[in-house]
Amino acid sequence: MSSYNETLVEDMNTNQMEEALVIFKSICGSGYFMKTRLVLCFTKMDIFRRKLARGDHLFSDHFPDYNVMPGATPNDFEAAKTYITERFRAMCCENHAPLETYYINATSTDEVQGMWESAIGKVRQDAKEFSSGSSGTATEQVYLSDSAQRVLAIKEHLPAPGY
Ligand SMILES: Nc1nc2c(ncn2[C@@H]2O[C@H](COP(=O)(O)OP(=O)(O)OP(=O)(O)O)[C@@H](O)[C@H]2O)c(=O)[nH]1
Ligand SMILES: [Mg+2]
Repeated sequence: MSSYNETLVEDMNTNQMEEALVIFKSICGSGYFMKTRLVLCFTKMDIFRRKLARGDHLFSDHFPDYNVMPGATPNDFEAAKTYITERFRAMCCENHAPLETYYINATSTDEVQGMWESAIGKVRQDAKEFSSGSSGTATEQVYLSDSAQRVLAIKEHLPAPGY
């Protein structure tokens, strides 16, 4: 999230956030993911908070359609966070499967762990629902169960907290 005022290294005219939105849209629009839960994790929230508080990069300077709420400060953390979240959410079509959002400082083991546990819990729940036949098709059941297993396998290889 902290890249709201930064441009791409390879193209100084393109805002990093706008580029991220385009990439996210291509993921949301992919037929492979239409019926699967998407987990969107925003990192660098600590830097984002500090940058907004410093006030030397006005959030509204980078997003012409961002309107400061009456009475709110121009770089209000919650308002800016909500604006960016909504921009990402708008990239998914209306009938897309749930989009979970997380906001972390990725250098905090606890925050990464918390996000991971929560996301895995939801994937497990999805897999359980598909297996019990309460929703989805057989194909989706295989796909989701498989992806859930893969996510769990990756987790097994993560360094233990505090490593
Ligand atoms: N304070 C802070 N630093 C972070 C965070 N995420 C990544 N970093 C640091 O940013 C640097 C780049 O890390 P990457 O893993 O490449 O993160 P990225 O999101 O791809 O960020 P950039 O490469 O900087 O665009 C490293 O020094 C990380 O420690 C975060 O949430 N908070
Ligand atoms: Mg990087």
